[in-house]
Amino acid sequence: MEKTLILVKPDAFARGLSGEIIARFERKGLKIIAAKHMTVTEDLAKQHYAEHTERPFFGELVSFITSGPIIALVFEGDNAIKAARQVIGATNPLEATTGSIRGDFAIAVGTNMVHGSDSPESGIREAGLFFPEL
Ligand code: IDP
Repeated sequence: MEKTLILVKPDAFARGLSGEIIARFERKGLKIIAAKHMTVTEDLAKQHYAEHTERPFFGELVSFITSGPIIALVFEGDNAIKAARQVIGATNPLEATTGSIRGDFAIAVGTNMVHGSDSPESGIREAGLFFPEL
């Protein structure tokens, strides 16, 4: 079974959409195996987004994800990575289909509501960063 790290990002949390978002992953058939309310430190943000270090928007990424409280969760299931990314929708909310989280609730790529791991290896790495006890 695969694991995926899902973050309900600060924009989604501030808008009171955490429950709606978490429910969509559960309805898809994924199972929560870890969850917590937290604020991401700069150090954790830089580790989490390590693959984006050279991107021009890296600074924005780190400052946004550390800007307010989030909910971090690990979901488990068959093909959890692909299933969760289908629920989330395309990176740019304007290209995300209606019915996906980003398609339904977001407009801008920088504030796109949710993070979901992009490969089984990333799922294991990212879940371990946020939940070392797993
Ligand atoms: P993903 O979250 O759909 O997997 P990635 O390409 O891994 O997308 O990018 C990570 C995050 O970086 C995105 O969720 C988005 O918030 C942000 N991002 C991606 N491209 C841009 C950009 O061109 N400008 C600002 N932020 C961006």
